[in-house]
Amino acid sequence: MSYVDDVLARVIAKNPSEPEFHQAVTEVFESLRPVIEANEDFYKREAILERITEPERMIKFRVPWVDDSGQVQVNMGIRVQFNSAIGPYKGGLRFHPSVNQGIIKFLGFEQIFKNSLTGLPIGGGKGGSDFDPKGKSDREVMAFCQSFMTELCKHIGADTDVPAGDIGVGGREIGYMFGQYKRIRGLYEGVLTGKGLTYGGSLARTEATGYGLVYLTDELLKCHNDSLEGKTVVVSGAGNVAIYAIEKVQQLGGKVVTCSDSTGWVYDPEGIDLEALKEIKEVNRARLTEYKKYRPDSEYHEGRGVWQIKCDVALPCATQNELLIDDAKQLVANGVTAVCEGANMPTTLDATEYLQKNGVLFVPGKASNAGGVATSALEMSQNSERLSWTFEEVDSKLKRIMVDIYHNIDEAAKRYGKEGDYVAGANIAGFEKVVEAMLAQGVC
Ligand code: NDP
Ligand code: 2IT
Repeated sequence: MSYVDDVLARVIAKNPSEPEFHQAVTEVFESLRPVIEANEDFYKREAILERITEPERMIKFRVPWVDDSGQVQVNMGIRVQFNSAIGPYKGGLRFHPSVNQGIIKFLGFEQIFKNSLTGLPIGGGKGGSDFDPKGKSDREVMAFCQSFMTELCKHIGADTDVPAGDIGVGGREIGYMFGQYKRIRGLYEGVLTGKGLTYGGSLARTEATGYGLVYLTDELLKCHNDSLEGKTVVVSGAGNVAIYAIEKVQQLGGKVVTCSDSTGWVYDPEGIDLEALKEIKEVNRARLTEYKKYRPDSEYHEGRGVWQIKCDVALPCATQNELLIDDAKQLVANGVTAVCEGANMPTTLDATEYLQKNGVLFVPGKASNAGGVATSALEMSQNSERLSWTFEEVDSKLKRIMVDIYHNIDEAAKRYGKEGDYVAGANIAGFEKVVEAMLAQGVC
């Protein structure tokens, strides 16, 4: 059995009940095959694949809090500090009832390679809780966040581990957690990113993941003698990533006709009304059923279904495994040109393979959604120098980073004879830097 297959089998056997982690490792290992096989004895002796799939540290803890009725509630909290070869652990916190160890491990594993691709000094980590912020009062969210940080604060710091937002964690949650960290540790430092602008946040961080996704998509199309101008774009999700992806597509002359949330989806053939969407999701924290009140001619459907709408470009921006093989077939049948992932691992392995085999330009999330964490790293830089940069300064750096990521993954794929395979390119380019740093630091 080859070294790659042997370690993959052991990772799966050692981590039962973690299908998303198996999926993420399988994708990366398949891409790394030519790299590893070119020097198999060396990588095996160094146990590189075993080391890169074993988190440096995992912290799991109880999060007790009191709800508005006086009832004590208990949630699970977790932080996976996966790999610190190239910098302090960096990655978001997800608050969603589906959160478990396997999901946080898959996200932390992906984050290692994503953070490497940004070219900035950040290692990989991820955390979260099975707490569901939906339907909770601000007071309940604060009680939860304070309890969560009361434990987490023992394990993080501006130079050790810097969490940020992800699904269910936005400006409100980051603010409550920052306040609690400061009270307990007595430190006013850049321990979290995605902070508010009055207490150390960076301009353009809110927009960064969605904008970055579209900057990369634009560069991809330009390099294939195409552009977003006049294109029909299908987006899933209606959260932070989706909203700012829609905004940037519109600015670049494309028309986004869909968005979705966890209960249903909207089709607006005239183009999504972004102001309405922001009011529904960012201000009122309401359901997409509200959208029809703003746009009577739009359609609302229960369940999932955005991928059946004919489009040139598809941007999955909601969650993992939301674009399945039948969706991929439908997109190809409808003539899609490019699929770029805004979410983490939204496309299943078989759907990815189908899209690639049918000539669709496909960019994996660890490259195309890296603008969020890259801008988090820019927030860390600003915090360290105790200065704030203008929106234009941050935005232009973000754009440069996304364009560079595209060219790096394109070049890495070509180097291994896999031109146009951006999954391979992203995994190989991300891996190379991390492994060089790991080897230089000895057995650790
Ligand atoms: P938000 O919580 O702001 O939005 C998530 C959106 O996806 C919401 O519309 C939500 O619906 C929907 N959604 C969540 N879970 C499900 C589900 N199980 N089924 C269907 N719809 C679902 O999160 P973000 O926009 O921040 O994150 C979206 C994706 O992007 C995630 O994969 C995240 O890991 C990834 N990402 C985020 C980054 C960031 O900077 N925020 C950076 C890089 C990647 P509802 O409105 O009903 O809750
Ligand atoms: O998946 C991700 O890259 C994020 N949720 C953002 C992480 C960060 O540290 O900004």
